[in-house]
Amino acid sequence: DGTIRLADYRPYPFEVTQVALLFRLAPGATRVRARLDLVPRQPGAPLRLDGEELRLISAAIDGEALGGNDYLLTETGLTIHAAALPEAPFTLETEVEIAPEANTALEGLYMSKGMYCTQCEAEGFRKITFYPDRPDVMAPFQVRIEGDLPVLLSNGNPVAQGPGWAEWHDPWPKPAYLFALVAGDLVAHPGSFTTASGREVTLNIWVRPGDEDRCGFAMEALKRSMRWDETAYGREYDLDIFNIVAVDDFNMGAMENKGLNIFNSKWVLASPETATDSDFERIEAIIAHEYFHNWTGNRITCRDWFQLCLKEGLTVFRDQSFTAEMRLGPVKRIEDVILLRARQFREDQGPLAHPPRPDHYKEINNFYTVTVYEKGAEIVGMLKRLVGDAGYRAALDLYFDRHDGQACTIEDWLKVFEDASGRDLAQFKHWYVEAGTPRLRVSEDWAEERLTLTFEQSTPPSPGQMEKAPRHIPIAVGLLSPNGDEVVPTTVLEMTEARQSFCFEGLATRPVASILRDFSAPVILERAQNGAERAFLLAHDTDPFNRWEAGNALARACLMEMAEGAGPDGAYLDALGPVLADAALDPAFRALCLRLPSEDELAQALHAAGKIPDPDAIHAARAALMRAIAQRHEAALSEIYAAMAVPGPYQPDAEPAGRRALRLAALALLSKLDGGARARALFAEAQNMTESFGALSALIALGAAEAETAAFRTRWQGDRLVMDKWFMAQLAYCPPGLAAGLARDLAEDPLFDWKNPNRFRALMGGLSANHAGFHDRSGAGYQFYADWLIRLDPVNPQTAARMSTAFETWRRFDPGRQALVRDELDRIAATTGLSRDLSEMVQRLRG
Ligand code: B3K
Ligand code: ZN
Repeated sequence: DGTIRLADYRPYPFEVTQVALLFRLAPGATRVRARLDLVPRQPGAPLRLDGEELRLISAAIDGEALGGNDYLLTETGLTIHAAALPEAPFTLETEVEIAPEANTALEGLYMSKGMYCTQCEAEGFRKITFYPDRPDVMAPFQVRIEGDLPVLLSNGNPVAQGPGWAEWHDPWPKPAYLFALVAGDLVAHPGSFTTASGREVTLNIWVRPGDEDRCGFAMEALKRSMRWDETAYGREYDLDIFNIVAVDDFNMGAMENKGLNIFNSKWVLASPETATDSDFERIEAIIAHEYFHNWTGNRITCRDWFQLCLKEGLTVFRDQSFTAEMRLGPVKRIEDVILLRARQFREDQGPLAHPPRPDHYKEINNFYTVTVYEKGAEIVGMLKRLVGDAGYRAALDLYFDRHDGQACTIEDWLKVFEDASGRDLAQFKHWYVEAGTPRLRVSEDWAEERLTLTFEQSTPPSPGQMEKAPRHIPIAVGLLSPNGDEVVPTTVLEMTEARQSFCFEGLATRPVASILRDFSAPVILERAQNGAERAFLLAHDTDPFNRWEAGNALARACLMEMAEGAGPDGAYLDALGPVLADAALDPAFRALCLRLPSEDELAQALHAAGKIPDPDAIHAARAALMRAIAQRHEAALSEIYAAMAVPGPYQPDAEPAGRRALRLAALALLSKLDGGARARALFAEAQNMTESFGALSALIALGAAEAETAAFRTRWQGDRLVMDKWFMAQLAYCPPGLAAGLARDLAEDPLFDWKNPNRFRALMGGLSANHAGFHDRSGAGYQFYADWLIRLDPVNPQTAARMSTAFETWRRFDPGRQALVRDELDRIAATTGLSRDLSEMVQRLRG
């Protein structure tokens, strides 16, 4: 049935020692000539090459054209029979024709606004030429591009160029998924970097004319990334040139092609007027992420796509560490955990749950998930916590030493940790191969100056995995005395059993335990804890993560009760007071303390508690709590709003960004009392997108943003990236009853260019982010969403499949809503000609 299994992995029977490609570019009929130097490794094996949507013009071995009996050509590839192959090393030459302008799937070679570009990961290279399109086949590439365009780029170093042609050579053997080609009328924002060993590297960010003044931040972020990889990991850049290209039509965030990163323009272009603080932070993180792949992904790649988290989990961990050092470490950690819980825990608890290293798939593009990326990063963080900083550095040094130039597995990765630290990681490996978020229940016992913490762990079943073995869990714990002093500093307890106790002796008074500090493992901690103890930790914990977590747990408990009819919890409202007033606390941290759990997270928490979440009640509870916080702390919030204004020209750094975040958090709350007066004033005077967009969002949430929404459109209609925000925000933040109708209206807007993935994601993602709106009991949200998935699928299956995850929570809800979603999923499944991408997703979603 088209399922690919890890157990079926076999090495490729040929070695590719050299690849030479020639492109003759033309929008409707590009010619690609490929010359592969091959060395047979298994006598008698046929040569099987992947290839899709290619028109074969010719094929020859060692200069002799192949006859019709020598090969078999199918929809998915070209197989040259063993009888037609020499036993000694030989050369295969092919020529094919492809049509980049007809490629709306944005995979392989395609066009975006007159510019040629490529996306080959995971399996796009097979839409360019016949090739063993698998990551364990690595070869040096030589590329010649011929085309009537001023800028012609590929991987590696430039060899020579003239009018209408350019040649590139990439000396580092690489898998085909890292191939890239760009051709267009582009301008460069130039830069340069001197590596630790003194090599000069030319840097360029290539954009369409008019965008060159929005590249400065990304360029500086690139240089910071290059320096950081040298100091933190001892990794230098390894080519003479590093190019980044910004593309408007792109299926994801960015791509780490060797020496030629291609970016969604959303994650490169930024100016104070058009990008928010969080855009700037994300741009820095994504630039770093793609750059860091040069070693973790490119020099050392994956043996097969099941090992995807080998490069992705590690590279996310690296970019998170980088951002933590560039900005505020504790704030970054809290933001990462918020994302992990909102998205990865959600995935782990639904029908799409899968291990960070899956063992089967139908379409690999469906596995570029938060589990592979974010949970993959948490696993690396746990390894680091278990072996310590020095042990981690030793393991990574060994990894680069031992595996440079290779295509590796999770087993190789764990082995370097075992060899460098002398530890046995057999039990730890469960994290990679099993799905599901462990529940960790803790109880406390106090007797004779001794505190005993007893933990019990269990991991619920997930699709295809009913029984789960106990995990090896690092639990960071600290103990605080009742006056807030730390009596036992952070210690890492290593849990390996299903049930296990740990004792702390010689304590004069009963301490308060701060458990799972810094979120030391991706688990759900179940702890019977009263509000007073949480308030104590919110006021006194020396671990910033747990300090925030205490407040977050209070807010969550309060909202869960409110969703079932209770009023706001006075103790929670009181506990916020000292946090708001504490000017010694970082503004960004205080802003996070004011951020209530999202509606989707509350639905997740209610479901986990065995209840059926009611989206309308959750929305009402959250709105009521915001109003109650505003009423209780109106004076303090007004003071914050005034005091946190940032004077002078806009700077995207963490410090002013934190002040703006706190100010906008206060604004959102105060808007519930002032009818939007402050937000309207801020919208009128704002000089940067952060404040303009923050004010607009607050007004949209009040249902009182008509004039501002129109003014924003008039001002920004010519700017694609800003208009994406306009589409998204109206739907994500509007009163839920309006969402589905508004989505319909916005889809009629002439600016709704649905074939552009950013625009499609803005509209559909905006709708699904409006929890109560998307889950409206009428089913209008579901139906609208399904209509558009069906429409997008034949045009761009990858993005359609990705967006279908909006349905992954459907089993949480009441029978009425479940029936509505099931009907939509059935309707999608019954669509003729559905892509492999979307049909696999729908099949898993229906579970
Ligand atoms: N490796 C790419 C993602 C490719 C997605 C293919 N569907 C970007 C990244 O993770 O850095
Ligand atoms: Zn990546």
